[in-house]
Amino acid sequence: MPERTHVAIIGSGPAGLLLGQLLHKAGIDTVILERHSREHVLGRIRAGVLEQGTVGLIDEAGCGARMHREGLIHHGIELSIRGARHRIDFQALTGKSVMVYGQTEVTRDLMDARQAAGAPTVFEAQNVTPSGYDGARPVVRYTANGMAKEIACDFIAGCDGFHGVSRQSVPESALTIFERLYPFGWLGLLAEVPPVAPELIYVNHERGFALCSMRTHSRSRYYLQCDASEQVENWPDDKFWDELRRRLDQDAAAHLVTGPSIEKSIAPLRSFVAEPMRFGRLFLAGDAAHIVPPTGAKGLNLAASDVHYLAEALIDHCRGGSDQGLDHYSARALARVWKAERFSWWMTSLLHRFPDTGPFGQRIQLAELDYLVGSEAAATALAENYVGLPF
Ligand code: FAS
Ligand code: PHB
Repeated sequence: MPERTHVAIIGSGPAGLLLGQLLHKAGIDTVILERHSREHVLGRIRAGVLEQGTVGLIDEAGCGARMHREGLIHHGIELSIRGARHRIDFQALTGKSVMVYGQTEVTRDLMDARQAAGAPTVFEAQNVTPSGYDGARPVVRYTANGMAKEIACDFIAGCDGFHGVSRQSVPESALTIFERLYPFGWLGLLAEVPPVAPELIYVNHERGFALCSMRTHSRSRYYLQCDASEQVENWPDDKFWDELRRRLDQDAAAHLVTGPSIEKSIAPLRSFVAEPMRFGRLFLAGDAAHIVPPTGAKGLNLAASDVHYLAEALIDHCRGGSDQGLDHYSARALARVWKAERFSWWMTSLLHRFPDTGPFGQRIQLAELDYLVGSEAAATALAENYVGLPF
């Protein structure tokens, strides 16, 4: 393992891997330090929808072949409100579409490309500690197989997610945190059953939100809004399927194919932004800097736009160009982050049951949904945010 590299990347999730691949293609050396094993990282079931900008970046990284072969192009979504389905036609409203292709597969494609390129990743790196980034000689220390190691570098990319070490290594006085916690979570189930409909269905129901998504024509992903304190052990498959069926409209309920779960988990929902996203020679990207509730399918796509800005800036710097990209990275990334935070908060507020809403709030939510499905302007606003605002 090299003891020096241009960019030390902490985290082998989509942000770290995509950054590593874009820098590799520009001839810039990186080392990725990942605290878990490759199998553990690939065992996570996360996002499912890619914006066109993210698809373009994966292509730019030279990792898009399987995505285009196996991914599903979707030209719209459906909203299920009081038992009736209303389609939001992305193609007609924006001329754009989205790609349904699981984050797990994106991660696998990027890992395979990195391995094929011979770019180093240290899996199961423990006690990863970034330091010296407020000066000109950053260093990342870690232990591997019980041996203390360190990597000298020019820059550190903190791509280690919400619970990572990078943001935590920054003095609290240097960070401003913005956060909103939601009084519910998402109980997700993955099963080898055909999807209930050709496109995603977002359900607003008096019993709670539900989402019908998919990975392929034979593998489906479903979510149910559940109490924030809910335990997945309380949800045997039959109970999940019964509750989902109760929240679906008649047609969807009639077409629901159930089967044994491959994966079942509960994700908490939060909105979170840490500002700024740069500290000297440490740059945060992806979930390390921000979290959105998954309602708007923005989490993974925001990681992609951060990486687009950061890779461009680092390549400019390493080619002896200006440092303008590095200096503007945080402001540029945050401008797009906050628009996605707003959209994700809005979609969540629109579709979920909030315990303290009350009768008036309930009526306002239904009025907003009625307006949305009856107004081309309102539907266009949803569509252009969902397919992804420009990078
Ligand atoms: P990630 O968290 O994916 O990757 C960070 C990596 O850093 C991990 O591999 C981690 O092991 C590693 N790491 C952490 N600490 C480290 C340390 N100290 N040293 C070394 N490595 C370290 N988004 C959607 O759009 N739709 C969804 O449905 C959706 N569902 C989600 C469900 C869950 C449970 C979670 C947690 C997130 C979900 N997201 C969803 C958001 C998710 O897709 C993220 O946006 C995406 O993973 C962001 O990628 P990264 O920034 O690379 O962070
Ligand atoms: C998913 O398929 O996991 C998914 C799709 C859309 C969302 C959230 C999750 O908004």
